[in-house]
Amino acid sequence: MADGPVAELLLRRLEASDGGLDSADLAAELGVEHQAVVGAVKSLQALGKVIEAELRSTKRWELTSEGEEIAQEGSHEARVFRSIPPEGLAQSELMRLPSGKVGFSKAMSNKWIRVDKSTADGPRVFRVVDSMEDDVQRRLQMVQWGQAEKLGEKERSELRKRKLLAEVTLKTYWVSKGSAFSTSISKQETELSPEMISSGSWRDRPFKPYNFLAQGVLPDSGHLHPLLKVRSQFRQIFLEMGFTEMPTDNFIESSFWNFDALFQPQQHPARDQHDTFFLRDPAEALQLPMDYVQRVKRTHSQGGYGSQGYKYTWKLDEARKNLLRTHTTSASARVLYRLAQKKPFTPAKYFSIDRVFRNETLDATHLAEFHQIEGVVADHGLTLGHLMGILREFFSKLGITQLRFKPAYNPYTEPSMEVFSYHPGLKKWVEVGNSGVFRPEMLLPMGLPENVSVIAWGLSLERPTMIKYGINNIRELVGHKVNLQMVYDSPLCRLDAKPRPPPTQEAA
Ligand code: FB9
Repeated sequence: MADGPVAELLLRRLEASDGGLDSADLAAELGVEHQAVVGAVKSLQALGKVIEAELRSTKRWELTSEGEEIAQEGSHEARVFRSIPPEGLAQSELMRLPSGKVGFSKAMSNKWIRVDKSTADGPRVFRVVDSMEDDVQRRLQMVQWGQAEKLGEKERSELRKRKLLAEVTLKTYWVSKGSAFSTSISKQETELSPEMISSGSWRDRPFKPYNFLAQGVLPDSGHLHPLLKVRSQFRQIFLEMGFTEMPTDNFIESSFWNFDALFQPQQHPARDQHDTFFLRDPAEALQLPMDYVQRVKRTHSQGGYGSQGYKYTWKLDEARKNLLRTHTTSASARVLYRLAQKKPFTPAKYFSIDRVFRNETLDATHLAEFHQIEGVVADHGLTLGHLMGILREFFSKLGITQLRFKPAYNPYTEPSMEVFSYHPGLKKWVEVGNSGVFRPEMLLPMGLPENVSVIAWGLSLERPTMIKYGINNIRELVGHKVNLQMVYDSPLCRLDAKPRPPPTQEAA
């Protein structure tokens, strides 16, 4: 029989049964694992209408592992009774027996034994009856033989209280004859071979019905890392808002574009080894637009454009130092400088999403690199109000509606604001970015017109991705410790989808 003896026995039993049979009963009857019967039911179901099988959950009495052991070896009290010789046994010795403790008190309460405390060498235990019935063992064996319902409620609850018996909910099948029921099942063909066609034998061979609902085998395909899935969503948002992507294909940047062009003074703490990765080779940037550099130098050292500047000796060598960019705002400076060269000025909206590097203390949410997302809008007469407006527009596309702005400081923007949003899943206000209006000391040396102002904001790609995917440690998302299965199984979490509850401990 194609589907093995259990299936055969099931069909024969079904043949004999009136109405149907329960898979667990059949298993107990055949003395096989219930799973084997379930397997047979499934394979017979696959043959079409041979059987009907309705899944149902039934409450069942099952012995616990201790119940199994007692059904096998007898109850503790019975074993204690049997271990007492006619001349009795020292209680201390009896207590050392494996079933000693539990068995002694039960045998005492069953009045099978007694203790004589008066004996010389300490209390001694004696039998009271010649023989006893190990009802506990018998009742447990009845359960094993599938006759639990023959036990009285009291007997059952006593065995439950002694953790020898437990009520389990078993998923069983109620099997009945199908419209194509028969006890003889011929092997169903699954392939239509050329011989069958040429011989015509396909005409009288039973074929396994096609399962058009079968899930296909997932084709092996590439998988986008969650960060890249979220990056593409941010890209989509910027493109929808009419922004153009800035070129950021240079991790190595000169101190000039990364700091000086942004009016960040050369003695600013961020410009030392502790925060920035400087390069030994190539150590210096040779190509710098010198006329623009002179204007930056003067603005830093003497001021201009209404600013008093920083009044320090600005050094070209310092500006030439190469480093790993600490923000993509360096790319914004390059693009704004190029925009300034185009006369007359045309308003522009740019964005960038790429890696930046900071020599920071590593912790669960910080690595030495992350992806910065930056938006820049250059136009006539833009104000802080415009910045707040476009931040609301931008974050609303992330499904983030409740925003708060907190005054902040950046060397290259004045005024500056940190942006906070209330995260219902985390039930707290989360900092979702930083922003500001670029300083005239940055824009005017580039050659941008007086009445042009530039608003900009930035955030990371990692933070929203970690929150969206419920990842708490950045190392689960980025780096050699990432378990690729997470990448394969990571669903495309729509950024604007309702936040899902934070992962509970066990899920974590
Ligand atoms: O991404 C950040 N937070 C964030 C963003 C989105 C988000 O989405 C959730 C789905 C709902 C959740 C959180 N932050 C910026 C805020 C904090 O995480 C902060 O602690 C860490 N920041 C990084 C820098 O850390 C040193 C995030 C990174 C950051 C900070 C500032 C900028 C860019 C990235 C900027 C800027 C800027 C300012 C003015 C002009 C131009 C650019």
